[in-house]
Amino acid sequence: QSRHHFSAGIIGAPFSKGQPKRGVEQGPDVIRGAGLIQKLQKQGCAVKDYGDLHFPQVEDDDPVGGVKHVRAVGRANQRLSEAVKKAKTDGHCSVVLGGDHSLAIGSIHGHASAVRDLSVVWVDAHADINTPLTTSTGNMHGQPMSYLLRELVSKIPVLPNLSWLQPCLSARDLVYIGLRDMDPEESFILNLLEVKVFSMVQVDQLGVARVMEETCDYLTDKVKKPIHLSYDIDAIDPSVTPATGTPVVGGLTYREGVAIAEHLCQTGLLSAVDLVEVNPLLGPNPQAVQSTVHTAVDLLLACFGRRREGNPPSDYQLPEP
Ligand code: 4U7
Ligand code: MN
Ligand code: MN
Ligand code: MN
Repeated sequence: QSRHHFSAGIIGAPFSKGQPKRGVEQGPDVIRGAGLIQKLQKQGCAVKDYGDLHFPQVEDDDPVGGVKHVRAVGRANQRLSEAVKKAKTDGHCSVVLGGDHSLAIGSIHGHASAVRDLSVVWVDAHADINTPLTTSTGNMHGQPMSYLLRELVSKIPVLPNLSWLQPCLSARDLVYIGLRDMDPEESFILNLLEVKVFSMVQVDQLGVARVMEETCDYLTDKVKKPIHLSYDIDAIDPSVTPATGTPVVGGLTYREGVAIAEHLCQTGLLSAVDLVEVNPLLGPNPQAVQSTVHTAVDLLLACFGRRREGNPPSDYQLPEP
């Protein structure tokens, strides 16, 4: 596995208009500040840092049927889609540092336009599959999956700055892990589309190792498609990662969270990663923020080959006296 050559294309996406709390736009800064790039390089991963995207102010962005900041979210994701597509055609595994989870729209769209067909592993306390017509909050970070699924195209109204977006994912190519807080309409949609879900109940009953085996068996059943991992930090228990906008008790342990990333890395199919919803302005104290950020970094390191059992260098010569 240490023979595998990893290459990460890092894209900072300091965007927060998919939800109402300030601070999540600082995610890229604090994740970089915790040494992500140096740590990736130190474990032998090639890194291309594309820097942070700039998201211009969008004027006259009034709610559309209760959905907030549609135009800003639409424009930001159009840019992100291009950036991810570029990182993929440059040959990297793309890494989007959020930012809120509405960014999955552009990230998955850009990934899909570079590789054609992909599968998605969505690790989150939430399903983020509300449509603009089912959302109770109007926050777009609770909706990205509904825009991406081909099966839901007839349920999505025309929205400003989103006409560029084509649904690019089939429900059968999606697996959720960590769910524990769904709106009733979201549960309805997951049932309707027969989406593969490993909620916290399955994590409890099967253990994370079997969840990951079944996830990969399910996704690689016929053809091995590139995997897009969309990791919401709120999937992890808030005792570990409290600095996030919508924490939910009863989440994944640190160890389960890392095991998911390690397992996906070992498939050799991991092609893009989002790490979203880290908000350094939330959380009760500085240690809580630090724990959240360090966990985010460790998840990303695991995506690029770091293993807890150790990574013996293949080219090392043991010194002789
Ligand atoms: B996150 C919610 F109503 N379902 O739609 C909604 F509970 O990206 C929460 O997973 C969405 O953090 C959470 O606003 C979005 C709510
Ligand atoms: Mn969430
Ligand atoms: Mn989410
Ligand atoms: Mn959240």
